[in-house]
Amino acid sequence: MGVVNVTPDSFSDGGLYLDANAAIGHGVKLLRDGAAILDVGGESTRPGAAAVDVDEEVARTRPVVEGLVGTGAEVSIDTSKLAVAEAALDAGASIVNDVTALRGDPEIGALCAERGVGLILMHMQGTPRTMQANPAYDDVVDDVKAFLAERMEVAVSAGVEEERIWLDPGIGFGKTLEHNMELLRRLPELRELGRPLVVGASRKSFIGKVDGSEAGDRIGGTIASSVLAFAGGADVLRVHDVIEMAQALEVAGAILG
Ligand code: HH2
Repeated sequence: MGVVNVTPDSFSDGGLYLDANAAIGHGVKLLRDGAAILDVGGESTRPGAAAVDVDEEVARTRPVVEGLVGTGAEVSIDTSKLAVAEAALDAGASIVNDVTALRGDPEIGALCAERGVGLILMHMQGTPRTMQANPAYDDVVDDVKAFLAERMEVAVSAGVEEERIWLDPGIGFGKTLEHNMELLRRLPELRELGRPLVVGASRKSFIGKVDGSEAGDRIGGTIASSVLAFAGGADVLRVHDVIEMAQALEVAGAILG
């Protein structure tokens, strides 16, 4: 899954693709580089990010979704707002990636059910504004697992077919370095939920906490984390640097057989 951020303030590529044509061009490049899905987002979820007005988020994302769907791409919309999800599905997106797991706009569940599209439910402790203040868990893997099981039940009650749900531990969302490491290390335990796993470690700050690197200089750390996640059972890797990741995955897949 290649990331297309149509934002001025995303933590690693904010402002690069705010113009719709630039975002579409970037998405087309990611497809050529080997992405199977493009994740289009119009609001940064980095710690402390400013909230974006719903009309602005629709205006940022809808033309980009439309343009990319027009090239034949499978597109997911990274949003927790009903109107943004609806506009993107109208424009041809086929997956809603909700980092609040239906806690922001619960109606997204019914929308996905009605349209028969995919739904990604991600774990986050707190909100983007506060999540890194003091993350705490009894056992991070057990707690994330219980949360995802509960949110999956909520989605199914809203009418979403279980087969259309994907789950994501939410690397970097209300987690310390050790929480992130433990989730990546113990990813196979989340397989027990029986649904495909999405993992987004790309360029995140936990990598910088290990080696001191800045966000734009974390490809090696992204690949290490993502390949280990793949070996641990991840089905979808959400990354910014698709060409490097595609090669790493092809080789890792060939070795693992
Ligand atoms: N991470 C980010 C955004 N959306 N969605 C899922 N399912 N999983 C993730 O790990 C995830 C996500 C944060 O990365 P990015 O979009 O690059 O940054 P920003 O939120 O600053 O735009």
